[in-house]
Amino acid sequence: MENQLKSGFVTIIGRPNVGKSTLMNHLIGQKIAITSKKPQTTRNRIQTVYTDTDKGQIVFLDTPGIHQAKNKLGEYMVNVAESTLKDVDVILWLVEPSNYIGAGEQHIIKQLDKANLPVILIINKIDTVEKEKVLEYIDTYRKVYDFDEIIPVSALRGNNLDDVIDTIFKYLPYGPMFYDEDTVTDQPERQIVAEIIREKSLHALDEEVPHGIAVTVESMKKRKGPKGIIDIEATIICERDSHKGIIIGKGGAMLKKIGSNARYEIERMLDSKVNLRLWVKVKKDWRDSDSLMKNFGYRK
Ligand code: GDP
Ligand code: K
Ligand code: MG
Repeated sequence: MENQLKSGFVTIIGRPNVGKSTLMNHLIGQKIAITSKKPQTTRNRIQTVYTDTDKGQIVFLDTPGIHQAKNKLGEYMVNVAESTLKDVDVILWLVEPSNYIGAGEQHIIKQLDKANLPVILIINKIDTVEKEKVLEYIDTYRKVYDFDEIIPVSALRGNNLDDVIDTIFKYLPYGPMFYDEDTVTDQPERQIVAEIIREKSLHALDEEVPHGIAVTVESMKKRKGPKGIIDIEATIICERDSHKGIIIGKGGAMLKKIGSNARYEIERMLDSKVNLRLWVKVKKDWRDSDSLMKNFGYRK
């Protein structure tokens, strides 16, 4: 039929750090999900919407990396990712450009078998390898699963992303749009603010500390007046006293750096001047506590 719209849900799954959040941000053309070179940056399911008024709507679900969980937060994250497989029309499985098929990949293949949905394999980061190699990787992956499509891309550079969008539409069912044209994400502003602060912490801090960080926004208030500054109070939660010291830094230098980097991005997002006040708190082993995890936004 002419001019009929297609709409549906697409989950982006894969091991930690393969570039899932980077891909989703570049597909929708806006930074919603935070990214970093550290694994386990994404902790919740993040929904964004791609709208083409002629073709229809793709609702993307960015998910935490599927990995061997080491604590309750890890189990929660893997569960978040794997449970999306039940709610979607198409699966995007994102992998590194490599011939290595390990236990992690085998585990995901089992999930794909169970899901029984169209699967598009995305080989990401092709900007880091030679062209000839890519054909080899395609061959390797073709042998381990019967993919509906295989698309090599560079999420970071934006290569082949139009191809990804067109291919997804091929597999979506006909139907009206789920959201209005202007909808970009289901993430509340406060949540995005907390995530930006967590991202800047991940970027500024070394190994060990970042994994145990959570961020809560206590208050967000606009001052009266036409150019009202927005006052934001937020807390960075960490797992140990020694980590608190590192996050605050010498004379408060580290916290100041995290704060000013976060403020810059929050101001651009909210299109307003922002006064950001950051606190640091220790909650021992919160990543193994159901109630603390819930407090910090990781709800089952
Ligand atoms: P996720 O954990 O799968 O969501 O991965 P992220 O989106 O957080 O990205 C992990 C790291 O890989 C970040 O440092 C990204 O900048 C980097 N990355 C993502 N896509 C690409 C790509 O296409 N090329 C290169 N060179 N790096 C990428
Ligand atoms: K990451
Ligand atoms: Mg991510």
